Amino acid sequence: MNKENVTLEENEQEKEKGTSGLQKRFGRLREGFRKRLLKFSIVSLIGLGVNLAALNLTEFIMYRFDSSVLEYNHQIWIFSFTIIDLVAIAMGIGAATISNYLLNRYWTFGKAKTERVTTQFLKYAIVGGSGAILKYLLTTAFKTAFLLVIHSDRWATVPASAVAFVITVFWNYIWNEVWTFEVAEELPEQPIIIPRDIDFSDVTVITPTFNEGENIGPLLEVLTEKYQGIKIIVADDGSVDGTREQVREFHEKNPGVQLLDREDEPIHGLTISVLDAIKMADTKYYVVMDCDFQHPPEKVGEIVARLQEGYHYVAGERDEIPDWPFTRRLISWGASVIGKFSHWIHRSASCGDVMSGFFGGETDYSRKIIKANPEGFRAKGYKVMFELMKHSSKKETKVGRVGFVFSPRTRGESKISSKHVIEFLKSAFP
Ligand SMILES: Nc1nc2c(ncn2[C@@H]2O[C@H](COP(=O)(O)OP(=O)(O)OP(=O)(O)O)[C@@H](O)[C@H]2O)c(=O)[nH]1
Ligand SMILES: [Mg+2]
Repeated sequence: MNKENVTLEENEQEKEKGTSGLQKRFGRLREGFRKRLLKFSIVSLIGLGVNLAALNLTEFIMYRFDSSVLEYNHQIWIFSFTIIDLVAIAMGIGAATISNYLLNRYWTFGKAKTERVTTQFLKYAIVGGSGAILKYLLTTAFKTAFLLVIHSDRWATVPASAVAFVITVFWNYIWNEVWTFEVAEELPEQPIIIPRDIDFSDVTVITPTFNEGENIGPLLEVLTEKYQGIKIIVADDGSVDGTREQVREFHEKNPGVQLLDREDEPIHGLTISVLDAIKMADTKYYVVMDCDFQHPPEKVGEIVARLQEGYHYVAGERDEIPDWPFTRRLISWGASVIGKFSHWIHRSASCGDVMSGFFGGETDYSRKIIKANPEGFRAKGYKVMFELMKHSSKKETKVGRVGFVFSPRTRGESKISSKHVIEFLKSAFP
């Protein structure tokens, strides 16, 4: 690597030098392992529901045939069954296996090696079959044990099945991980190289603000100091806490920093503010970031470096969100699933973290999208990147990513509210 160049990941690499290659590899695998196991468990629970639904539906339909042949009771060894039972069980297992396979292939093990669906499905079915036998044996064994303390056949079956289910999920997971989907080491992303003397005069940072008096000063300082020549547009919606005055003052000593004062505009909102700023920018690239330091200023350089590699959008993806309460995590996760689904039905560009507000873009490309969809944005919404991507064709648009840690707001007040969730839902399914 050129000595003149620095990478923002150099520190990380230094830290890693002490660890052996094997440890690093194991560490990376283990990191993904927990996530995949959680997803696999969720899929298994969904599978239980699908199984029951398909089984009952088949029974319901078949009983309408009203045929004595179908309802005749067969007895083989200790099993007694009717043809209806057999068909219903087969349909239940079949439906659950197919739905679980698809969810695991595209969700749980989405990044794993892909091979022919038929071979993979066969492997998946073999693992599932072995799991079913294991579950039967375990349930029987645990039930015998539970019967010693719980003297009711039915109540001994419930915990026995539950414990057997958990062990079987783990068994199936391991075999699918190493055999069916052959999960390999997740390779670290290519480090982003930022030349030391890079000029940022072809970049505008856009930051929407509303009453960010405590944050705007420090943000302008950090950005202008760190990135030589960078331009900044503060898109303000009529703050009353001195935000605008600070920007105007800053503009006096650094004309590259501008205030887009939207106080008298008929519509106020984060999305419309950012769109107006994109229209106003006169640089090849732009980067949108919140003003409250939840989007780390040191990542702006990485987004720019990626943009210069030729991406139309570079999404800042939240790899970690420490300190978020469970409910906010849940809402964000749900919104993200809906957002990705919306991108999928729109056959549009997308990224790993569609709900992120930290992103960069090629100015002309975004302007073209905004112009072509004059009614296509929720002005008062919060999800600008999501909407820009929604209107960008999947085929033509190149999307890059930069990971970051989304830390909690330390100064000023949050402006997000439930009305923004409604705005998002309206934008996902117009
Ligand atoms: N121009 C403009 N900016 C806004 C508006 N609402 C919020 N902002 C700014 O948009 C950015 C994101 O808003 P936040 O309130 O931090 O939203 P959030 O990051 O989702 O929520 P927290 O995690 O609670 O901070 C901040 O810089 C706000 O000042 C608005 O209506 N107009
Ligand atoms: Mg915030």
